[in-house]
Amino acid sequence: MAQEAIEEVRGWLAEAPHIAVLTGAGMSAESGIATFRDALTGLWARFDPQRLASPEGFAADPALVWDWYASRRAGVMAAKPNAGHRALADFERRHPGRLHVVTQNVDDLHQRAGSENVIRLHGDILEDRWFDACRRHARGGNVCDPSWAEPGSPPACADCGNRVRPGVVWFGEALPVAALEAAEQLARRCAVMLVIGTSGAVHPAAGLAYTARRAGAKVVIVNPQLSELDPLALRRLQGTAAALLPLLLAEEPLAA
Ligand code: BV8
Repeated sequence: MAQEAIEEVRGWLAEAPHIAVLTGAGMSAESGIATFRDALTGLWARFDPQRLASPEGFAADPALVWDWYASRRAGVMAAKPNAGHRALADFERRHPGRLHVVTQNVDDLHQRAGSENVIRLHGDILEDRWFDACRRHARGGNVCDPSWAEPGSPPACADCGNRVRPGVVWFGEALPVAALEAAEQLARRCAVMLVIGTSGAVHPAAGLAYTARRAGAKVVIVNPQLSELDPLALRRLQGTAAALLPLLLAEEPLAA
């Protein structure tokens, strides 16, 4: 990676009053969490992630989808933030209010690295939710808590059979409105948008890079491969999150 390309981007970051960082699965790849692209290795290679990560997929085969999430949850809990996550958290600590992370990832590695300004567009894989509306609540009672559910694949309500699902946004489901609006505002306001480890294939998340570009921000992509957002980039840095973010965000000048 040309040192001057990194120095150039470091200069933009040093001057930027607001930096937005859009992250995807590649951000957590060096923490041992498979990306969506290569998530389907081994046991899950036979399944289409968009089918598994959908209300239709869950309705069609709740046990299959629950077990897929259970195996991913185990992977997330065993994983540790990498040098890329830590570099973002450290920069945020040193420059309060200047850097915000907008993540497509459903893991909690940004938060575990110490990042506080994190917008989660696609939810939290470690959270449980009811698949359907709570019938007891509909009958005027209190809402049942998913943790009361009877164990199983998936766990289900002993009272009405309602099934538990992971607290993520599935394909075909709307993103949390407040999170998307806050992310849009950050994209319109940032002077630099770092786009880290995303193929840029999933919307409306990928649209945030277009919003930033339209608003005049410098879009910088960090990815070892080509991505659908490359045409937007003022600088494309071909490399990994854990290798490049510490260089881009280090306080002290880089060794020559
Ligand atoms: C919705 C949670 C409507 C679940 C996820 C516009 C155009 C086209 C299609 C659409 C559109 N608008 C909507 C759609 C449909 C759809 C969509 O985008 N389809 C695509 C696939 C064609 N979008 C939706 O369905 C969205 N909802 O539109 O609702 C609506 C509106 C109102 C009312 C009702 C409904 C919901 C989308 C969210 C789905 N949920 N995740 C779960 O995780 O199980 S998406 C999930 O997949 C991830 O969160 C992430 O967003 C996406 C995977 O993408 P990436 O993160 O980019 O990962 P990927 O594996 O693809 O690539 C990894 C990259 O990292 C690669 O480039 C690789 O080179 C790089 N890399 C690898 N290693 C490293 C690295 N980079 C750096 N360092 C490394 N070490």
